[in-house]
Amino acid sequence: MLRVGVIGVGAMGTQHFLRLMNVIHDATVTAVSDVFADHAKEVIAPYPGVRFIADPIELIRDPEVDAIVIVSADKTHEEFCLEALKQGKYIFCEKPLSASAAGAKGVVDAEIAGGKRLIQLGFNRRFDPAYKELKEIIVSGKLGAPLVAHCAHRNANYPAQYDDVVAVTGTAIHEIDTMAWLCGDYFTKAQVIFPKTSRHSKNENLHDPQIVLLTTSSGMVVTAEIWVNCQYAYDIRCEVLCEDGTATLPRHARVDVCTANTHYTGMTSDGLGFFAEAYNIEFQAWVDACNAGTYCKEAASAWDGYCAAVTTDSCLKSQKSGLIEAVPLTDRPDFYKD
Ligand code: ISE
Repeated sequence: MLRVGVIGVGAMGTQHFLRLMNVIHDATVTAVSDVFADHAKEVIAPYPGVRFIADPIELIRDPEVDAIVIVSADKTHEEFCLEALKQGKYIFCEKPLSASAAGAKGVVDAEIAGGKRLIQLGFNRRFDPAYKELKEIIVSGKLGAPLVAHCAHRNANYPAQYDDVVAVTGTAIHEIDTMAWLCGDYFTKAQVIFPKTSRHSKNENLHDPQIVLLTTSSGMVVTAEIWVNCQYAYDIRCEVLCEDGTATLPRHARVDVCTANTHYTGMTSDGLGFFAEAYNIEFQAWVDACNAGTYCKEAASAWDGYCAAVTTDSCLKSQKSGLIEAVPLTDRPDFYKD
């Protein structure tokens, strides 16, 4: 039974906590930490075996915690990963690995120095059945080489503090990791274009929508539309154009309604619910790997987190320069070759 410590029980952290307690086999949460102590205590109240530990570093060092789930504020991920690596504990870290490529590199170097792969990064789409099927089709080669991919990442509404930086490091980062994984390639160039901004943008520092353009080492081009106040629903799209055909991510199956001379299908604004199945599969894979004393080969590694951070750094640079920026990635070290 894997004994897990969860750092951060905001909206997503609470769902991960409940998932680990009620859905995932062979794991239990023994401790929880959060800057909002009263809220965390409410979350764990129905589970008397779970302790609240105010200091996250203390939680990481706790002898009754074998593995750490990091779902705290983005800027804390790097510090908690470094401490958990020091303690030799397994880590599930939500993205991003660090707020910067330099920080992510520090985590990668620390993991390599420790000699054991301990970090799984929370790029959940790698476990989503629809994305997996899309990848299998592309990788099979039956449609020929992929040439272009069009992605859209739309959130219904975001709080006022969401700005251009988070649009890249919190939202576009999913498209960046997913497309690198799906096409088995890495990016060499990045550019961000700002179309006319929607009146629904709540922050003067948020261009909404924005278009991220990425070029891979083989010359494939990815267009990723990032629109975090689209108003209507959580909507994720992906179409890959290959030499001999196209492959498109399916829409979630919903009831088809006909009424008053109209015809519609429902959608949801709940991104966590949209990917619930992927999260469940992702967490079970992590727990199984930890219990087996190894890492999950299907999951994103710290290196993948570093690659995503290098790419997001280039996107942030392009937001300011308006230019195509180089993505300075180096070869995957042997340590991260499966
Ligand atoms: C959030 O952090 C996520 O991970 C969601 O999947 C994404 O849709 C959202 O834009 C991010 O802020």
